[in-house]
Amino acid sequence: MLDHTTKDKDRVPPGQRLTEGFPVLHYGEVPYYRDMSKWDFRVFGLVEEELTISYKDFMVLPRQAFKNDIHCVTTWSKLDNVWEGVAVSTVMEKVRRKPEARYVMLHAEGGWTTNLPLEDFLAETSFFGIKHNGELLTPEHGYPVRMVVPHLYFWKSAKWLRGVELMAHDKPGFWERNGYHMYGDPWREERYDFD
Ligand SMILES: Nc1nc2c(c(=O)[nH]1)N[C@H]1C(S)=C(S)[C@@H](COP(=O)(O)O)O[C@H]1N2
Ligand SMILES: [Mo]
Repeated sequence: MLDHTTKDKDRVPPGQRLTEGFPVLHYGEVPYYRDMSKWDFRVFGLVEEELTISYKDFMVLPRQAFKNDIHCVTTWSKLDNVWEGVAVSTVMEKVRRKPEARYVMLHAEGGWTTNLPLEDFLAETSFFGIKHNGELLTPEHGYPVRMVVPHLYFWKSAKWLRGVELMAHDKPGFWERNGYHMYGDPWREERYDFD
């Protein structure tokens, strides 16, 4: 298990409080998939050749176990999450990135997006989550695949992830256009961009 929980005495970032539950938060509707033959996962933008992975092929990619703490901008934090997921490198080694690529836009089902630097996306702590605490992700928590980027506020962890777009320049995603911070480091309280 790759344990990325902080070893610090203070594991809870400023302005956060602990929850034992697992709140559900998102904008828009939960997708309830019936036919997974229509689901695919794309890597596009600044790559030599775009990649499309079917649901079947995604589900047989090698997985790893990860442990981490998550921090939502609405002030709840949840410690010691155990996940099963696919390392970002397992997917990204299938494409050749163009050298200009420095940011990514994560694209979720229904058009929801969030942006982050390429380096943060490629961090070994980031992964494509499939199970949480031993169970398949529920529809509400992002089934079948969600991004997990535990070192940034949890809104960067796109549920119902369908694609990753590599970009030369940073661009705001859905919440970032609506006032959330472009980066979102919980330890620096980068909650909103107007403060
Ligand atoms: N596709 C999608 N992913 C999303 C969101 C969303 O609105 N749409 N909301 C984000 C926000 S603001 C948070 S706090 C987390 C919540 O994840 P959870 O519902 O599994 O706790 O999902 C993030 N991922
Ligand atoms: Mo959030």
